[in-house]
Amino acid sequence: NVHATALAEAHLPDEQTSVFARDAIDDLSQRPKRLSPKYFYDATGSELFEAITRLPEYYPTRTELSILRDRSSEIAAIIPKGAALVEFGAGATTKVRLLLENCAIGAYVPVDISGDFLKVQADALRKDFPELAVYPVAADFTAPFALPAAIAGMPKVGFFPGSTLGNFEPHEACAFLRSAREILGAGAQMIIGVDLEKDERVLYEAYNDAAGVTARFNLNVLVRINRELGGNFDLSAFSHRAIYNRERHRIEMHLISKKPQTVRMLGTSIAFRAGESIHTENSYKYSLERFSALARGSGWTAVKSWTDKAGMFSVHALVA
Ligand code: AVI
Repeated sequence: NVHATALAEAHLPDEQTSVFARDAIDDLSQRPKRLSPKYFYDATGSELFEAITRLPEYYPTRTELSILRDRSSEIAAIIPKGAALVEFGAGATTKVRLLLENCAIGAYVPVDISGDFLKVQADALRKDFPELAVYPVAADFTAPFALPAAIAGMPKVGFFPGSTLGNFEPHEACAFLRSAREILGAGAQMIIGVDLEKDERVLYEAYNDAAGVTARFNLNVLVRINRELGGNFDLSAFSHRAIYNRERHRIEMHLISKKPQTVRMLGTSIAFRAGESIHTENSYKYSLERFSALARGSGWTAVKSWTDKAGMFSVHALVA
């Protein structure tokens, strides 16, 4: 295996690096070329994403927070007393704090692939909520994983904010919701944030911010390939493009090759035509009806939906 050998010679990779290498080489050999959005999130990418959430054009984060804040008593009324809150993916703790402050949560289970990040997050929450039992689980939440034995007898509530579901293809979104239902068990509930379809200009601006932070976020995946996989992408020879695909209800992010060029990584040459794209992300936008249909098709029932006044974003309560 040429790739594995080249990689081993380059810098004795850990398992995650070899998975990244295999995915990157496979995906860049496809037509059209693509890369998985999960590779955006190294330390720099996570910081750039945090910066995106503060941009004036990027409405989802602050709108979702306003819904969680304004509807906290209605949400609290739905969450059973002493429930274990299982968060799929552990980002900034801002959103979960709103639930912890307003609902009678007995235990908090953040699930994230990055064990280091989980530890920092868990320590911060333990400090601010000394009564709360925190049981971090280091796992890829898109695959089945076991819940900690300590929460066995508690009612379960899943939490999946940020419209991360929108970065899944529709069949992956359905598979994720089914798997979450399996993991949480019968009678469980789920609080999930979903971005809504809206004026295309608003969507366009949110992914083409004036300060260029989203462009840096998108290009960062090439920086990662250069550093971690010994690539030689010339960043100035690729540009960020984000467009709204109306038929498929999604924002698409691409990296466009500005000229014909050949890039090397791990002993593999990748040729680009001028204008050729690497499709790096889809961000699906739902209508309330399309989301309830997706939930229903995945074994959940949507019992309540909340939106902001302008109908930009939605938060849903589902029951299994
Ligand atoms: C994490 N996710 C929901 C973001 C989104 O809006 O799809 C990622 C992102 N991509 C570009 N800007 C933000």
